[in-house]
Amino acid sequence: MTDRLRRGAAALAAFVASAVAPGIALAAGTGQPEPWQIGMQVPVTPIARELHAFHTEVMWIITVITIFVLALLVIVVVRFNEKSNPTPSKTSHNTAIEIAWTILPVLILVVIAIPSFRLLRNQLIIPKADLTIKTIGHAWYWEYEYPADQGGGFKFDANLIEDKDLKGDQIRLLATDNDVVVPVNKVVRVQVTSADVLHSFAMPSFALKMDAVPGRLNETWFKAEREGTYHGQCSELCGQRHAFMPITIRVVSEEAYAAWLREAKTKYASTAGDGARYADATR
Ligand SMILES: [Cu+2]
Repeated sequence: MTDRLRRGAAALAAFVASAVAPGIALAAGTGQPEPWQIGMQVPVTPIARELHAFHTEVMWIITVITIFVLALLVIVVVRFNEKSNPTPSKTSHNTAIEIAWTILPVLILVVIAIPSFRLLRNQLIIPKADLTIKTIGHAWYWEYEYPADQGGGFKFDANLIEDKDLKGDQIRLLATDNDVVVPVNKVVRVQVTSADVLHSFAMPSFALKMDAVPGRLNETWFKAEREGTYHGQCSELCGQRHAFMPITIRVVSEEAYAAWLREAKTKYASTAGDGARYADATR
């Protein structure tokens, strides 16, 4: 029996190794998906790291529960089938087991709930923002506004770059003609709304996803801790060209951001005369 158990454990270990190894070998991309990617994209914000840790924790709990239930099933099938157990026991109650199988699941749910609510709280309570950006979903592109009181005062549209126009390291279906640019290590508040139908503003590396709803101003935030180019997509099925309204955010140094702001002010349309186009959605 112990020999059989040992062989079983070895087989299980081999299975787990084969399932996990490709995930390690083919690590997920940073700011973009990778071919054969299994895991989530590399997190670059505190919220994304917390979300990944929570995901891993729940994954282990699920794995242990699944193996436990499978083991119980196997025991029942092997030991209590008609052949090996011709005269079944008539037992119908066992107080100790009943208390255990009530309290244990409650404890498991509490263990899941604590980090879950902590994460939700950190996502929803926006720290003091260094920068606010407003994004408006359109069928089928994103529009961005940088408020004037933060050195902005301009707005621009970001459209998909069609396959035939791709240049250099631009990624098919993810590159935009105009990128959102933000400084590294700053709290960026993102206000999200829509001009027509439901869209969703999503950036996997930031663990960011917020619905864009016509007539409603939603808020979320991120603090990117690594410079780079990050890609996301509209994540609410919004119509014919839903798959063709990508989001590209470039996280740059503070100096590069200041230089970009200066250039953007001359390049993009001014928001002057639009009135108060951004507000505090929490009020
Ligand atoms: Cu959309």
